Amino acid sequence: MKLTVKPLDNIGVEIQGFDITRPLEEAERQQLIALWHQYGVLVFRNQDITPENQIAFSRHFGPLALHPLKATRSEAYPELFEIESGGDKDKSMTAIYKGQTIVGRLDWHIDLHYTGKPNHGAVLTAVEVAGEGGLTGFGDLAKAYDALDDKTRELIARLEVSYAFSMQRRHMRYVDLDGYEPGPHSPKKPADVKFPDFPESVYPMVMTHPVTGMKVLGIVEQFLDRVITPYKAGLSNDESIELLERLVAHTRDPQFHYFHQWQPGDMVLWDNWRAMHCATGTPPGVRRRINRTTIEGDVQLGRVLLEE
Ligand SMILES: O=C(O)CCC(=O)C(=O)O
Ligand SMILES: [Fe+2]
Repeated sequence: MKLTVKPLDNIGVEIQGFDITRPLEEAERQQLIALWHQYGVLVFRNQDITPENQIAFSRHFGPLALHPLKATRSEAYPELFEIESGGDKDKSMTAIYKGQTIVGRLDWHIDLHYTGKPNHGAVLTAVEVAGEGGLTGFGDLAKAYDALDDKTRELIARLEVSYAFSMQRRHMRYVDLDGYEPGPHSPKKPADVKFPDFPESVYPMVMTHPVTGMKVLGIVEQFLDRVITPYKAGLSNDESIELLERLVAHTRDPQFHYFHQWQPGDMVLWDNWRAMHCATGTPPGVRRRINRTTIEGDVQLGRVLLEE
């Protein structure tokens, strides 16, 4: 296969010349791994995808992780995580944003951020494309770092930041809560959706990508909680809060974002050590199904905070 790349908006490339039904030679596998790290997001269109070939494709990038919750695993394919809306599971995923009821909206996040050991990446494939909405957004935190001024870079190189897992969006300090109301069935604590709880996790504000060595801005709005011991870097608590507000606003700048509008036959792979992602959600009743496989993270990027 001769692969060519076509740049997407702001982050990632579409790979052309790829066919998931054909066996991958080792040189092609190495090329895809290199492209994944070089561009952060790879989009493949018009693929003839099955659960088996999605799992086999994903394994080329590393061992796969099973979802921590047995209940959400596909019975036939334990490596496959089925994301579904428009059915009877919607209640807990429904909330009101500026007067509009939306199912499955997710703020910018990094998967498994709250464990201190985010997965390396994931593959999403379109099973049933939403008739309205249902986009997946990707944001380049390496580009966001590069766009900072020298003074900010110098300051944040000395800082660590914590993430506090929570089930209630209104308890998150840096997401946009303007016009937000939880739905009547929104979970209040992890056990409501059979989730375990997690202690805080802490990351350097500037992360170094384990493979490419790229500097990656370690700021993502979901679960973002506080700067650790800001006074050690000469910052008051108020200054540290204002810094996080400024950096979150920076990551929301559309110049770092690509929003994927799903079509049948689409497959998207991203580097979770570099790109944040979000989901726009769908209006109630709109059917949407995505199959997801997860490439395990074999590097501890953060640490779990049990005291301090
Ligand atoms: O539903 C989507 O578009 C993305 C969901 C998501 O955040 C994920 O699969 O990690
Ligand atoms: Fe996610």
